[in-house]
Amino acid sequence: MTTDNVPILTHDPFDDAVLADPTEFHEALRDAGQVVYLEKYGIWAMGRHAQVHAALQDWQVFQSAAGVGLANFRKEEPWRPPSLLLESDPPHHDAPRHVLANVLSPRALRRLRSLWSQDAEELVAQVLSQSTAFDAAKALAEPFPLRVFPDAVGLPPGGRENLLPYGDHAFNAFGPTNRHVQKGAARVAELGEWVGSRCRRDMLADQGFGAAIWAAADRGEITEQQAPLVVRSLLTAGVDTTVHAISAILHCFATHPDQWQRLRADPSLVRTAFDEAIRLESPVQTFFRTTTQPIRVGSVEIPADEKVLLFLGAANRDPRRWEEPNTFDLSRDPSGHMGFGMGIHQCVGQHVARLEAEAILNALIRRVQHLELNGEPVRHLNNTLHAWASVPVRVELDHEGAQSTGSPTSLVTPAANP
Ligand code: OVM
Repeated sequence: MTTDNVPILTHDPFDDAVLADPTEFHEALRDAGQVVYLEKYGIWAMGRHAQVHAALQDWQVFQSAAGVGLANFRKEEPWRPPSLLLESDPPHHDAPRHVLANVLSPRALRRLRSLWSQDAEELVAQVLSQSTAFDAAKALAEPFPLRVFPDAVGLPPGGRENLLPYGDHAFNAFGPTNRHVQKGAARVAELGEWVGSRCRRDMLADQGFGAAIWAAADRGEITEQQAPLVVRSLLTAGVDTTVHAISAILHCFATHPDQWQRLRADPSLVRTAFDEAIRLESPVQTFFRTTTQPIRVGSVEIPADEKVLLFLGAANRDPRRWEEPNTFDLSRDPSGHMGFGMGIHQCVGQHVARLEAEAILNALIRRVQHLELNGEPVRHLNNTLHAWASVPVRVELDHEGAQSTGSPTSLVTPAANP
Protein backbone atom coordinates (compact mmCIF):
# COMPACT_ATOMS: atom_id res chain seq x y z
CA MET A 1 0.00 0.00 0.00
CA THR A 2 1.25 3.48 -0.83
CA THR A 3 0.51 6.52 1.24
CA ASP A 4 2.54 8.91 -0.98
CA ASN A 5 0.86 12.31 -1.22
CA VAL A 6 -2.01 11.14 0.98
CA PRO A 7 -2.87 13.40 3.91
CA ILE A 8 -2.42 11.32 7.07
CA LEU A 9 -4.50 12.08 10.14
CA THR A 10 -3.72 10.66 13.57
CA HIS A 11 -7.22 11.38 14.99
CA ASP A 12 -9.50 8.66 16.37
CA PRO A 13 -13.00 9.37 15.04
CA PHE A 14 -14.39 6.85 17.56
CA ASP A 15 -12.86 8.60 20.55
CA ASP A 16 -15.51 9.76 23.04
CA ALA A 17 -14.63 13.44 22.64
CA VAL A 18 -15.08 13.20 18.85
CA LEU A 19 -18.27 11.15 19.17
CA ALA A 20 -19.67 13.78 21.54
CA ASP A 21 -18.78 16.69 19.26
CA PRO A 22 -17.30 15.81 15.87
CA THR A 23 -17.33 19.41 14.55
CA GLU A 24 -13.57 20.09 14.80
CA PHE A 25 -12.57 16.67 13.56
CA HIS A 26 -14.94 16.97 10.60
CA GLU A 27 -13.37 20.28 9.62
CA ALA A 28 -9.85 18.83 9.85
CA LEU A 29 -10.94 15.84 7.78
CA ARG A 30 -12.54 17.95 5.02
CA ASP A 31 -9.71 20.47 4.93
CA ALA A 32 -6.99 17.80 4.75
CA GLY A 33 -8.12 16.72 1.27
CA GLN A 34 -10.59 14.81 -0.84
CA VAL A 35 -9.51 11.60 0.89
CA VAL A 36 -7.27 11.02 3.92
CA TYR A 37 -5.59 8.08 5.60
CA LEU A 38 -6.52 7.44 9.23
CA GLU A 39 -3.35 5.98 10.61
CA LYS A 40 -4.83 4.66 13.85
CA TYR A 41 -7.06 2.17 12.02
CA GLY A 42 -5.24 1.83 8.69
CA ILE A 43 -8.31 3.02 6.82
CA TRP A 44 -9.23 5.78 4.36
CA ALA A 45 -11.79 8.48 5.00
CA MET A 46 -13.77 11.12 3.14
CA GLY A 47 -15.72 14.03 4.59
CA ARG A 48 -16.42 16.37 1.69
CA HIS A 49 -19.92 16.33 0.24
CA ALA A 50 -18.82 15.79 -3.37
CA GLN A 51 -16.60 12.78 -2.58
CA VAL A 52 -18.98 11.16 -0.10
CA HIS A 53 -21.77 11.54 -2.65
CA ALA A 54 -19.66 10.07 -5.46
CA ALA A 55 -18.47 7.10 -3.37
CA LEU A 56 -22.02 6.26 -2.27
CA GLN A 57 -23.17 6.28 -5.91
CA ASP A 58 -20.34 3.97 -7.00
CA TRP A 59 -21.42 0.69 -5.43
CA GLN A 60 -19.35 -1.33 -7.91
CA VAL A 61 -16.08 0.06 -6.51
CA PHE A 62 -17.22 1.01 -2.99
CA GLN A 63 -18.94 -2.22 -2.10
CA SER A 64 -21.07 -3.07 0.92
CA ALA A 65 -20.89 -6.88 0.96
CA ALA A 66 -17.55 -6.82 2.82
CA GLY A 67 -19.37 -5.00 5.62
CA VAL A 68 -20.21 -1.34 6.21
CA GLY A 69 -18.31 -1.24 9.49
CA LEU A 70 -14.60 -1.38 10.25
CA ALA A 71 -14.52 -5.18 10.02
CA ASN A 72 -13.66 -6.54 6.56
CA PHE A 73 -15.93 -9.57 6.11
CA ARG A 74 -13.43 -11.05 3.64
CA LYS A 75 -11.01 -11.41 6.55
CA GLU A 76 -13.10 -11.30 9.72
CA GLU A 77 -16.18 -13.15 10.91
CA PRO A 78 -19.21 -10.81 11.16
CA TRP A 79 -20.84 -10.61 14.64
CA ARG A 80 -24.15 -11.79 13.09
CA PRO A 81 -25.19 -13.12 9.67
CA PRO A 82 -24.83 -10.14 7.30
CA SER A 83 -27.89 -8.07 6.47
CA LEU A 84 -29.37 -8.93 3.06
CA LEU A 85 -29.89 -5.20 2.44
CA LEU A 86 -27.18 -3.23 4.18
CA GLU A 87 -24.27 -5.64 3.82
CA SER A 88 -24.97 -6.79 0.30
CA ASP A 89 -24.51 -5.66 -3.30
CA PRO A 90 -26.34 -6.33 -6.57
CA PRO A 91 -27.47 -8.78 -7.74
CA HIS A 92 -28.19 -10.34 -4.28
CA HIS A 93 -29.27 -6.99 -2.90
CA ASP A 94 -31.99 -6.39 -5.50
CA ALA A 95 -34.83 -8.72 -4.47
CA PRO A 96 -34.74 -7.97 -0.72
CA ARG A 97 -34.46 -4.25 -1.48
CA HIS A 98 -37.39 -4.36 -3.87
CA VAL A 99 -39.55 -6.18 -1.33
CA LEU A 100 -38.74 -3.85 1.56
CA ALA A 101 -39.09 -0.73 -0.60
CA ASN A 102 -42.64 -1.83 -1.44
CA VAL A 103 -43.50 -2.73 2.15
CA LEU A 104 -42.31 0.72 3.34
CA SER A 105 -43.45 2.79 0.34
CA PRO A 106 -45.41 6.03 0.90
CA ARG A 107 -48.42 4.27 -0.61
CA ALA A 108 -48.17 1.33 1.81
CA LEU A 109 -47.84 3.76 4.74
CA ARG A 110 -50.93 5.81 3.84
CA ARG A 111 -53.24 4.09 6.29
CA LEU A 112 -50.74 4.67 9.13
CA ARG A 113 -50.76 8.47 8.87
CA SER A 114 -54.05 9.02 10.71
CA LEU A 115 -53.31 6.26 13.24
CA TRP A 116 -49.91 7.70 14.07
CA SER A 117 -51.23 11.28 14.18
CA GLN A 118 -53.77 10.15 16.75
CA ASP A 119 -51.06 8.35 18.75
CA ALA A 120 -48.85 11.44 18.66
CA GLU A 121 -51.75 13.66 19.76
CA GLU A 122 -52.38 11.37 22.72
CA LEU A 123 -48.73 11.13 23.77
CA VAL A 124 -48.08 14.86 23.41
CA ALA A 125 -51.30 15.77 25.24
CA GLN A 126 -50.38 13.42 28.06
CA VAL A 127 -46.82 14.76 28.40
CA LEU A 128 -47.95 18.40 28.32
CA SER A 129 -50.72 17.79 30.83
CA GLN A 130 -48.17 16.54 33.34
CA SER A 131 -45.65 19.35 33.10
CA THR A 132 -44.42 22.12 30.83
CA ALA A 133 -40.83 21.18 31.67
CA PHE A 134 -39.73 17.72 30.58
CA ASP A 135 -37.00 15.73 28.89
CA ALA A 136 -37.92 15.73 25.18
CA ALA A 137 -35.67 12.72 24.54
CA LYS A 138 -37.12 10.55 27.30
CA ALA A 139 -40.73 11.79 27.18
CA LEU A 140 -41.29 12.02 23.41
CA ALA A 141 -38.43 10.89 21.16
CA GLU A 142 -38.00 7.51 22.87
CA PRO A 143 -41.59 6.47 23.61
CA PHE A 144 -43.16 7.52 20.33
CA PRO A 145 -41.34 5.16 17.91
CA LEU A 146 -41.68 2.37 20.49
CA ARG A 147 -45.39 3.06 20.64
CA VAL A 148 -46.07 2.95 16.90
CA PHE A 149 -43.32 1.04 15.07
CA PRO A 150 -43.36 -2.41 16.75
CA ASP A 151 -47.16 -2.52 16.29
CA ALA A 152 -46.76 -1.58 12.62
CA VAL A 153 -44.25 -4.42 12.21
CA GLY A 154 -46.67 -6.79 13.97
CA LEU A 155 -44.43 -7.76 16.89
CA PRO A 156 -45.97 -9.51 19.88
CA PRO A 157 -46.16 -7.26 22.98
CA GLY A 158 -43.50 -8.91 25.17
CA GLY A 159 -39.82 -7.98 25.19
CA ARG A 160 -40.00 -4.78 23.19
CA GLU A 161 -37.56 -3.22 25.64
CA ASN A 162 -34.92 -5.30 23.81
CA LEU A 163 -35.26 -3.29 20.60
CA LEU A 164 -33.28 -0.18 21.59
CA PRO A 165 -30.35 -2.05 23.20
CA TYR A 166 -30.12 -4.38 20.19
CA GLY A 167 -30.11 -1.50 17.70
CA ASP A 168 -27.66 0.47 19.81
CA HIS A 169 -25.26 -2.46 19.79
CA ALA A 170 -25.67 -3.02 16.04
CA PHE A 171 -24.71 0.61 15.38
CA ASN A 172 -21.80 0.42 17.82
CA ALA A 173 -20.60 -2.74 16.10
CA PHE A 174 -19.82 -0.83 12.89
CA GLY A 175 -16.96 0.82 14.78
CA PRO A 176 -13.81 -0.60 16.38
CA THR A 177 -14.10 -2.98 19.35
CA ASN A 178 -13.90 -0.14 21.87
CA ARG A 179 -15.69 0.20 25.20
CA HIS A 180 -19.03 0.86 23.50
CA VAL A 181 -18.92 -2.50 21.75
CA GLN A 182 -17.55 -4.29 24.81
CA LYS A 183 -20.36 -2.88 26.95
CA GLY A 184 -22.91 -4.35 24.53
CA ALA A 185 -21.15 -7.71 24.16
CA ALA A 186 -22.57 -9.11 27.42
CA ARG A 187 -26.11 -9.16 26.02
CA VAL A 188 -25.43 -9.88 22.32
CA ALA A 189 -26.39 -13.56 22.48
CA GLU A 190 -29.60 -12.97 24.43
CA LEU A 191 -30.70 -9.95 22.36
CA GLY A 192 -29.73 -11.63 19.10
CA GLU A 193 -31.82 -14.69 19.97
CA TRP A 194 -34.79 -12.54 20.92
CA VAL A 195 -34.64 -10.52 17.70
CA GLY A 196 -34.01 -13.62 15.60
CA SER A 197 -37.00 -15.45 17.04
CA ARG A 198 -39.34 -12.46 16.46
CA CYS A 199 -38.59 -12.60 12.73
CA ARG A 200 -40.40 -15.94 12.32
CA ARG A 201 -43.73 -15.89 10.55
CA ASP A 202 -45.60 -17.42 13.50
CA MET A 203 -44.40 -14.61 15.80
CA LEU A 204 -45.75 -11.81 13.61
CA ALA A 205 -49.30 -10.46 13.44
CA ASP A 206 -51.13 -11.25 10.21
CA GLN A 207 -51.24 -7.55 9.32
CA GLY A 208 -48.14 -5.41 9.29
CA PHE A 209 -44.70 -4.95 7.76
CA GLY A 210 -43.58 -8.38 8.98
CA ALA A 211 -46.53 -10.18 7.43
CA ALA A 212 -46.06 -8.17 4.21
CA ILE A 213 -42.46 -9.41 3.98
CA TRP A 214 -43.59 -13.01 4.49
CA ALA A 215 -46.32 -12.50 1.87
CA ALA A 216 -43.60 -11.46 -0.59
CA ALA A 217 -41.88 -14.78 0.17
CA ASP A 218 -45.16 -16.60 -0.58
CA ARG A 219 -45.28 -14.83 -3.95
CA GLY A 220 -41.71 -15.98 -4.63
CA GLU A 221 -40.20 -12.47 -4.61
CA ILE A 222 -37.74 -13.54 -1.92
CA THR A 223 -37.08 -17.00 -0.47
CA GLU A 224 -38.38 -18.30 2.86
CA GLN A 225 -34.77 -18.25 4.06
CA GLN A 226 -34.46 -14.57 3.20
CA ALA A 227 -37.73 -13.40 4.77
CA PRO A 228 -36.65 -13.52 8.44
CA LEU A 229 -33.46 -11.60 7.67
CA VAL A 230 -35.46 -8.87 5.91
CA VAL A 231 -37.68 -8.62 8.99
CA ARG A 232 -34.49 -8.41 11.06
CA SER A 233 -33.46 -5.30 9.10
CA LEU A 234 -36.65 -3.58 10.26
CA LEU A 235 -35.97 -4.49 13.88
CA THR A 236 -32.32 -3.43 13.68
CA ALA A 237 -32.56 -0.18 11.76
CA GLY A 238 -36.10 0.97 12.53
CA VAL A 239 -36.13 2.07 16.14
CA ASP A 240 -32.92 3.75 17.38
CA THR A 241 -32.64 5.72 14.15
CA THR A 242 -36.09 7.30 14.46
CA VAL A 243 -35.69 7.88 18.21
CA HIS A 244 -32.50 9.83 17.59
CA ALA A 245 -33.92 11.62 14.57
CA ILE A 246 -36.86 12.88 16.62
CA SER A 247 -34.65 13.99 19.51
CA ALA A 248 -32.38 15.76 16.99
CA ILE A 249 -35.36 17.70 15.61
CA LEU A 250 -36.61 18.63 19.06
CA HIS A 251 -33.11 19.71 20.08
CA CYS A 252 -32.83 21.85 16.93
CA PHE A 253 -36.06 23.67 17.72
CA ALA A 254 -35.32 24.01 21.43
CA THR A 255 -32.04 25.73 20.52
CA HIS A 256 -33.66 27.82 17.70
CA PRO A 257 -36.96 29.17 19.09
CA ASP A 258 -37.18 31.59 16.13
CA GLN A 259 -37.38 28.61 13.77
CA TRP A 260 -40.17 27.17 15.90
CA GLN A 261 -42.15 30.41 15.34
CA ARG A 262 -41.50 30.07 11.65
CA LEU A 263 -42.75 26.48 11.59
CA ARG A 264 -45.86 27.44 13.55
CA ALA A 265 -46.56 30.24 11.09
CA ASP A 266 -46.20 27.82 8.17
CA PRO A 267 -46.74 24.18 9.20
CA SER A 268 -46.08 23.07 5.62
CA LEU A 269 -42.39 23.55 6.56
CA VAL A 270 -42.57 20.37 8.61
CA ARG A 271 -40.97 18.31 5.82
CA THR A 272 -38.18 20.84 5.41
CA ALA A 273 -37.72 20.86 9.18
CA PHE A 274 -37.27 17.11 9.21
CA ASP A 275 -34.63 17.11 6.45
CA GLU A 276 -32.84 20.16 7.82
CA ALA A 277 -32.53 18.50 11.24
CA ILE A 278 -31.31 15.27 9.62
CA ARG A 279 -28.77 17.29 7.64
CA LEU A 280 -27.53 19.24 10.63
CA GLU A 281 -27.45 16.46 13.22
CA SER A 282 -26.97 13.40 11.00
CA PRO A 283 -28.30 10.76 13.42
CA VAL A 284 -26.36 8.19 11.37
CA GLN A 285 -22.88 9.73 11.17
CA THR A 286 -20.84 7.23 9.18
CA PHE A 287 -20.75 4.09 7.09
CA PHE A 288 -17.80 2.21 5.64
CA ARG A 289 -17.38 0.79 2.18
CA THR A 290 -14.66 -1.62 0.90
CA THR A 291 -12.86 -1.03 -2.40
CA THR A 292 -13.18 -3.79 -5.00
CA GLN A 293 -10.36 -2.35 -7.17
CA PRO A 294 -7.80 0.45 -7.03
CA ILE A 295 -9.60 3.78 -7.32
CA ARG A 296 -8.29 7.29 -7.86
CA VAL A 297 -9.77 10.06 -5.71
CA GLY A 298 -8.21 13.39 -6.68
CA SER A 299 -4.46 12.80 -6.66
CA VAL A 300 -4.67 9.76 -4.38
CA GLU A 301 -5.02 6.12 -5.38
CA ILE A 302 -6.81 3.92 -2.86
CA PRO A 303 -5.75 0.28 -3.40
CA ALA A 304 -8.21 -2.61 -3.73
CA ASP A 305 -9.68 -4.28 -0.62
CA GLU A 306 -9.31 -1.23 1.60
CA LYS A 307 -11.83 0.09 4.10
CA VAL A 308 -13.09 3.61 3.39
CA LEU A 309 -15.01 5.51 6.07
CA LEU A 310 -17.63 7.88 4.64
CA PHE A 311 -18.63 10.74 6.93
CA LEU A 312 -22.26 11.55 6.18
CA GLY A 313 -22.23 14.00 9.07
CA ALA A 314 -19.17 15.87 7.74
CA ALA A 315 -20.59 15.99 4.20
CA ASN A 316 -23.80 17.42 5.64
CA ARG A 317 -21.84 20.38 7.05
CA ASP A 318 -19.35 20.83 4.22
CA PRO A 319 -19.05 24.59 3.55
CA ARG A 320 -18.15 23.68 -0.06
CA ARG A 321 -21.77 22.54 -0.42
CA TRP A 322 -23.79 24.47 2.19
CA GLU A 323 -23.97 28.13 3.17
CA GLU A 324 -23.70 28.61 6.95
CA PRO A 325 -23.56 24.81 7.29
CA ASN A 326 -23.71 24.79 11.10
CA THR A 327 -26.98 26.73 11.29
CA PHE A 328 -30.46 25.20 11.59
CA ASP A 329 -32.35 27.23 9.01
CA LEU A 330 -35.79 26.42 7.60
CA SER A 331 -35.27 28.83 4.71
CA ARG A 332 -32.57 26.66 3.13
CA ASP A 333 -33.24 23.72 0.81
CA PRO A 334 -31.70 20.76 2.65
CA SER A 335 -32.32 18.28 -0.15
CA GLY A 336 -29.16 16.57 -1.28
CA HIS A 337 -28.08 15.92 2.31
CA MET A 338 -26.31 12.60 2.96
CA GLY A 339 -28.17 11.80 6.20
CA PHE A 340 -30.01 8.91 4.54
CA GLY A 341 -27.06 7.99 2.37
CA MET A 342 -27.40 8.04 -1.39
CA GLY A 343 -27.73 5.60 -4.25
CA ILE A 344 -28.93 2.00 -4.12
CA HIS A 345 -28.60 1.73 -0.33
CA GLN A 346 -30.32 5.02 0.49
CA CYS A 347 -32.45 4.56 3.62
CA VAL A 348 -35.41 2.40 2.66
CA GLY A 349 -37.22 3.36 5.88
CA GLN A 350 -37.07 7.11 5.44
CA HIS A 351 -40.80 7.47 4.74
CA VAL A 352 -41.51 5.73 8.04
CA ALA A 353 -39.13 8.10 9.83
CA ARG A 354 -40.75 11.11 8.15
CA LEU A 355 -44.23 9.98 9.12
CA GLU A 356 -43.23 9.49 12.76
CA ALA A 357 -41.47 12.84 12.99
CA GLU A 358 -44.27 14.71 11.25
CA ALA A 359 -46.86 13.19 13.57
CA ILE A 360 -44.96 14.39 16.66
CA LEU A 361 -44.20 17.83 15.21
CA ASN A 362 -47.77 18.43 14.09
CA ALA A 363 -49.08 17.51 17.53
CA LEU A 364 -46.61 19.95 19.13
CA ILE A 365 -47.12 22.79 16.65
CA ARG A 366 -50.70 23.37 17.67
CA ARG A 367 -50.11 23.10 21.39
CA VAL A 368 -46.70 24.67 22.03
CA GLN A 369 -46.21 28.33 21.26
CA HIS A 370 -42.68 28.56 22.57
CA LEU A 371 -40.02 26.01 23.41
CA GLU A 372 -36.50 26.35 24.72
CA LEU A 373 -33.78 24.36 26.46
CA ASN A 374 -34.22 24.00 30.19
CA GLY A 375 -30.77 22.67 31.10
CA GLU A 376 -27.77 21.10 29.40
CA PRO A 377 -28.63 18.35 26.93
CA VAL A 378 -26.65 15.13 27.44
CA ARG A 379 -25.21 13.08 24.60
CA HIS A 380 -25.70 9.35 24.26
CA LEU A 381 -22.43 8.09 22.75
CA ASN A 382 -22.44 5.48 20.00
CA ASN A 383 -19.79 4.56 17.41
CA THR A 384 -22.19 5.39 14.55
CA LEU A 385 -25.16 7.30 15.92
CA HIS A 386 -25.23 10.93 16.94
CA ALA A 387 -27.72 10.83 19.74
CA TRP A 388 -29.12 12.53 22.83
CA ALA A 389 -29.69 10.76 26.14
CA SER A 390 -31.47 13.83 27.45
CA VAL A 391 -32.86 17.09 26.02
CA PRO A 392 -34.44 19.09 28.88
CA VAL A 393 -36.99 21.56 27.52
CA ARG A 394 -39.48 24.08 28.83
CA VAL A 395 -42.56 24.95 26.80
CA GLU A 396 -45.28 27.58 26.82
CA LEU A 397 -48.66 26.24 25.83
CA ASP A 398 -51.01 27.73 23.27
CA HIS A 399 -54.34 27.11 24.97
CA GLU A 400 -56.34 27.87 21.87
CA GLY A 401 -54.27 25.54 19.73
CA ALA A 402 -54.59 22.74 22.26
CA GLN A 403 -58.37 22.82 22.00
CA SER A 404 -58.63 22.08 18.30
CA THR A 405 -56.92 18.73 18.16
CA GLY A 406 -58.44 17.90 14.80
CA SER A 407 -59.42 14.46 16.07
CA PRO A 408 -63.01 13.23 15.70
CA THR A 409 -63.71 13.56 19.44
CA SER A 410 -62.53 17.16 19.46
CA LEU A 411 -65.14 18.19 16.92
CA VAL A 412 -67.59 18.49 19.79
CA THR A 413 -65.25 20.65 21.87
CA PRO A 414 -65.81 23.98 20.10
CA ALA A 415 -69.58 23.48 20.33
CA ALA A 416 -69.35 22.67 24.04
CA ASN A 417 -67.10 25.70 24.58
CA PRO A 418 -68.41 28.30 22.17
C1 OVM B 1 -29.93 -3.89 8.49
C2 OVM B 1 -29.55 -2.47 8.77
C3 OVM B 1 -29.84 -1.47 7.84
C4 OVM B 1 -29.47 -0.15 8.07
C5 OVM B 1 -28.81 0.17 9.24
C6 OVM B 1 -28.54 -0.82 10.14
C7 OVM B 1 -27.74 -1.27 12.32
C8 OVM B 1 -28.91 -2.14 9.93
O1 OVM B 1 -30.33 -4.18 7.38
O2 OVM B 1 -29.82 -4.71 9.41
O3 OVM B 1 -27.89 -0.43 11.25
